[in-house]
This record gives sequence, structure tokens and C-alpha cells, in this order.
Amino acid sequence: MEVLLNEDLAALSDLDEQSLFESLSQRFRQDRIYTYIGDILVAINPFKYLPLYEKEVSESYKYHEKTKLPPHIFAVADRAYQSMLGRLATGPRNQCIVISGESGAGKTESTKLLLRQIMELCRANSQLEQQILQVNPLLEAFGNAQTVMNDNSSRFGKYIQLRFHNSSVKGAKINEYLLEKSRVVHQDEGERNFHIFYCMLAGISPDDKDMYGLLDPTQYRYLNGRYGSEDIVRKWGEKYSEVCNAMDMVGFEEQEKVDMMTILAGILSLGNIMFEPTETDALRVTDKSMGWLKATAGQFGVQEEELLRSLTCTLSVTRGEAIRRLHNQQQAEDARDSIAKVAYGRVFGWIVSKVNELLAPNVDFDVELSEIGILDIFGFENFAVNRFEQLCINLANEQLQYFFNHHIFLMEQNEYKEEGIEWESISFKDNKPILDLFLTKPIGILSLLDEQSAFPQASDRDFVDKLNSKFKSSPHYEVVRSHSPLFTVVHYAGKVQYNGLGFLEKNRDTIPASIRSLFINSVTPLLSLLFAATISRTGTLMPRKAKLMQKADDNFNSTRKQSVGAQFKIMVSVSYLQHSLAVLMEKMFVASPHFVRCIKPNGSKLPDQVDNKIVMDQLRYNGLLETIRIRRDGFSWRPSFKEFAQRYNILLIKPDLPLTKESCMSILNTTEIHGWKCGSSRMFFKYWHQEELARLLERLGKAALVIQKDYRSLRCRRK
Ligand code: AD9
Ligand code: MG
Repeated sequence: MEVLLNEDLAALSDLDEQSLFESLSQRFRQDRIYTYIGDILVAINPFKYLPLYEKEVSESYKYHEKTKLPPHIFAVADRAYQSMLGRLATGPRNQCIVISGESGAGKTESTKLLLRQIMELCRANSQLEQQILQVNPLLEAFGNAQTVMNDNSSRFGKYIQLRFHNSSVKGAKINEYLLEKSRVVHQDEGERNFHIFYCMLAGISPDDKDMYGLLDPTQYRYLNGRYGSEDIVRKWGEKYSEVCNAMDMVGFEEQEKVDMMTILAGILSLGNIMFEPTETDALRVTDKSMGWLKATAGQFGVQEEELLRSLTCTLSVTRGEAIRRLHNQQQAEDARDSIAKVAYGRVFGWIVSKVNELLAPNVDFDVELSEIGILDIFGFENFAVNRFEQLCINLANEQLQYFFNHHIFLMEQNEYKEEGIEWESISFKDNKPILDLFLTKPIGILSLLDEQSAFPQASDRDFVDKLNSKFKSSPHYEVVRSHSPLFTVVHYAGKVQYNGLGFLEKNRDTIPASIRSLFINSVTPLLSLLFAATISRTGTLMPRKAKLMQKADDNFNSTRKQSVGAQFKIMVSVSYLQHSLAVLMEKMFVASPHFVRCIKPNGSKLPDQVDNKIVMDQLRYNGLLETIRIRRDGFSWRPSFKEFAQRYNILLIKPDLPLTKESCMSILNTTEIHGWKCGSSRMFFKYWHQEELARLLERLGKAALVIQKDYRSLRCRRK
């Protein structure tokens, strides 16, 4: 089958916004949700089942020629895998697949399809393969939740690294980015808590329900008293067995699962503890919630009095003297919620580190592994109320957009200039100024946030006032006149108004030392472990001492003096996110990238509907028009003379060819490939040249095989 012209938009000669939109929506109406822009895949979320992922389809895309089959997510998997094996091209062996798009655009589904297809491609060790595939349902249950934008919204970012030796997978590693812990204690209208709570309540056996001390779902405040129709509950029940299954497959032990569920039950009970003032200064737990206090203490495996103490007062040590400060009602409720958040966050972190332990490659030290990484973060969000979490999420997306721009526009066009290639510059919407607004030191939004977080007396209002005075003239910032601490950032994907309430507290992300010691003494082994150890940036559990040593040579984290015993600082969360993303970007910059741009067709999660404005906005802010231009006119593959000559000298059948420009030209002159250019140190090729050359090599390989076979049979006959 020959490729239809509009399967690759980089082949469109007549190009403007309207024709781009028309091409995509016309294809979408025919259920052709995938389209290429050269080597980039555009995927429009169909919001319905399409028969695109069956076994035969998966088979047909293995080792396929791109031009012979319609665009597909499996083609991206194939390309990444072949490139990792060095079959397709020169360049770094490590690959990264970067999936972007706003919330609900289809990133997580694409990630799962990619993983599945890569596992199909390297079928080697079926147990490991199954383990890797089961990681997703597990992480989704604990890290995804229903939001108004997406019923299965990722509330954390992840980078999955698949590790290979030659063609077979040897292990995997997950890096997670900033789980939205606040969801455990609060959900906005139309949203839910993390899936796992509903799954557990729906799927657990009556006996286990008694054992964990779980009651009727509508009783729990952290679930907003909302549960669901019978149909939904049945689905959750099924999901629960899937999750349990996944835990078994990945390799969790029975006791660990029990502990995990007990902690979740404890979190639910904790949320129901309410306080009321007494005639004296002290605060007490309401009569009605005394039972919840008891239940929580039982589920967490801690002393009831100790739990009560850590909820109702703070103990600090100043100059060797212990001082107890009684909480007011708000402080007690905050303490309760922060225990819930930190306990959940640690369970999640522990799951990730456990997965990493179980899936670590079992190979000798000197075995060199290559890697395919898949990045699936939380998509850009703009809700009715946008909080600290949205700021972090949108900043991460800002960074990803920069990575895309850098690769597709900046790097490429710089090379044309450096190498003397004639080129008419293509402009693009550079979001560097927006990143600078956040990241410039010492006066970016993040620095100001960290600075204000360090003052115990500073308020969220002070923080927003600071922002207003510093950035009022920035084109990417807007002052909002209001009694509430509001401010607007003009992101690459649109304006978002943030509510600064709670920013400082969330950014401090501290838990009182008393809570830590409460949990360390828990008789639930997992809980005690989670608080005795701390979770490192790489996601592995490390003992506190090792963490402190790491901290010593780590100047990113604030090393400000803390009043002894008063606060146990986990991290300054937004800087932490920033740091871990920067590490990730470094990793991605030295790999060969593959881009998947997901598009959401409408805002109502409906099939067969294209909302012109919503789609057009995405095409615009994703810079798709400019991307098409650069893919059409540009040279996306740029090997050095040495790389090229080394790999393709075989086409001249001259193994000792010098690795020079002249050799490259001679090689290419023996082929019928047109349209390439020669720079001062490297060659410039169109994206499709790579495949043409791969085909030539393959043909040559086959010819060589035939010659060998003839030669062998000749020898046999002679004998
Ligand atoms: V978020 O930033 O995590 O909130 P994602 O990850 O971009 O978002 P997700 O992959 O979760 O979106 O897709 C949202 C929903 O769209 C899924 O739950 C599916 O119901 C639907 N979807 C996405 N891709 C496909 C597909 N290829 N086929 C069918 C799809 N349905
Ligand atoms: Mg997602």
C-alpha cells in the first residue's frame, strides 16, 4: 500500500493553519487518529475503542518500513527499538520517547501501547516482560484519579527506563515526579480521590473488610461521601483484583500488601477525626469521632494517646528544653491532613522503589546496557481554581515544550548556521522567557517561593505581593486585583490564574518530628520502615543516614538551620521537582528523542467530535505548523562525516575508506538518494533518507547472504 499524501503532513506543499486543521480532522473523522509530521507522530484521542491494536496489527509493525504502513504508535515503538539496536541510524544508542499533550489528550494510553509493543519486539524473558507490563496498572491505581479533565488522570509524572542488553530487555526503572498528595485530603467538585481507595472498598472480601476495619464508603470524609453507581462499583471491584494480581506478578509479598491496605484504611479513618475546643485552652476530639481515633491508632499500629498528642500539639526543643505548644482547631486539622498526605506519599514512593528493586537488571557490572525511556507526565492543566499543584504540573509541561523546541528548532537551525547550510530561518514560539520567569535566580517565581517559605511568619499574600512587585511588567505575568492572593501566568499553552493560598505551606512540605517518631514506633512493619527511611530522589528507599550524607554534598536542597526536633524537612517541593526534572532533561538531551504529540479533540471526553477552537489552540501552542515547515524543508538527521562513512562505507564495498567528506560524497553518489546536503563537518539528510539508506543496507545484506550461500554450496559440490 502506498502512503496517502496526507499521512505525512511534512509532505503537504500547501500549508497554513486551516489546511493543517482540515487534514487532521478529516483523517480523524475516518478514525485515522495517527498522522506523521516527518518523524514526529501526532495522535488524536478517539475517546472510543478502535480496532487498531490487535495482534495482527502489532505483528505487521514489527521491523516494518515506515512508508508501507499507515502512521501508528507501534511504528514509534519499532523505530525506537531499531534505533537502539543501531539498525536504523547513527547517533546515541539510548532512546527517549517524549509524549506530550494536555490533560486527557492520551499520553498515558500511548505510553501503555508503546510499552506493550516494545515488549512484543523483544520477546525474550516472559516473566520479566509480564512484570514490566504489570507495573502500569499498579502505579495507575495509586497515582491516578478522576479529574474534570480526565477520568483516569495521572497525578504524578513518570519516566520509565527500559534497559536492554543487545536485543533483549534486562530490567526497568521508574522515576516518579511529584505525586499530587493533597488529593488524599481534598478533591474539588467533580473530582475524586486516588483510584485505589474506591477499588479497595469495592473489591475487598467481607472478611478482609473486617480485618482492615473498613466501613461503608459513604462514611469517609476523604472520599467526600461519594461512591458511585452499582456499575461503577463493579468496575472498581474488578480493578481491585487486577491491582492485587499486578502486585503478585511484580513480586510484592503478602505481608507487604496487607500492610499497605491497612495503612490506606488508617488514612481513611484518620480523615474522620474532628476536633472541638474545650473551656480550657486544650482541644479535644469530638465524641463522635473518638471511635475513628481508636480505629486510626489500631490501623496505623500506634498508641492512641501518642496519635492524639501529635494531632493536638507540637513539641519543640529550644535550647535543650522541650516546649509543648497546643494546637488550635485549624492547626489540629492541618496536622491530621498532613499525616494523611505524608503517609500516602510514602506508600506511593515505597511502591516505586520496590518496583525498581524487583525490576533491576540482573546482569554483571561490566555488561553495557542500552536504554529506551518513555516520558509520561501530567498534562497541562487549567481548572476553575488552580493551586500549587497546577503550578508544578504546568511548569513541568513548560519544560517539556522547551525540550521539544530546543530539539526541533534551536539545535537544528543552529547547525545550519554553523555548518554553512543555506537556510531561511523558521521562527517558533520560544517559551524560554516563561521558563526564565520561573527559574531565574535569585528572582524567579521559584526562588521567591523558596525564600518566602523560609520565613515562618510570611503569608501567601506576602508571596503574591512579592511576585506582583517583581513581575508586574513581565509580558508573561499578570497582576490580579483581588482580596484573594491571585496571580496569572501566561503559559505557552495559555493563561492560567493561580490561587496562591497554601503555596508556602505546600512548598515547605514539612512534617512535625513528633509525627515521624510516632510512625517509627508503629508495630506495622511497613509504616515503621517508611518513616525510618527516607526516599531518595532516584526513588529508592535509603536509610536516613545515607540521605543525610547525600544531602551534605548536595547544594540544591536548602540547608538552612532548623530548630532542633521541631520540623523534619522532607524537601522544598517545587525546587525538588525542578531539580529532578533538570536531571531528567540532562538524560534526555544525550539520548535520541522520538516525539509523540497528543491532541484532545474536544473538552467533553466524547468520541467523534472535533471542537475547532480546542484543537486549533493545541495546534498553535504546540507549534505544529512550524514543526511541519521545519520537517518539510529541514534536515532532521545530521550524522558527522565519520559516523556516516563508518556506517555506510559498505555500500562502496571499501572497508578501509577514509572517514572524510569526500568518502561520504562518493558513497552517496553510488545511490539514487537526492536532496541531502553537505556541511563543514557533517551531512544533512531529510528524515526519510534514513529509511532509504537502511533499505539499501538491507538489500546489500541479503545479496551478501545469497553470495555466501552460493559460495558454500559451490564448496560443498566441489568436495
Ligand atoms: V493526564 O495529563 O494524565 O490527565 P493523559 O494521560 O494525556 O491525561 P489518558 O492517556 O489518560 O490521557 O487518556 C484519557 C482517556 O482517553 C483514556 O482513559 C481513554 O478513555 C481515552 N483514550 C486515550 N487514548 C486512547 C486510544 N488510543 N484509544 C481509545 C483512548 N481511547
Ligand atoms: Mg496520564
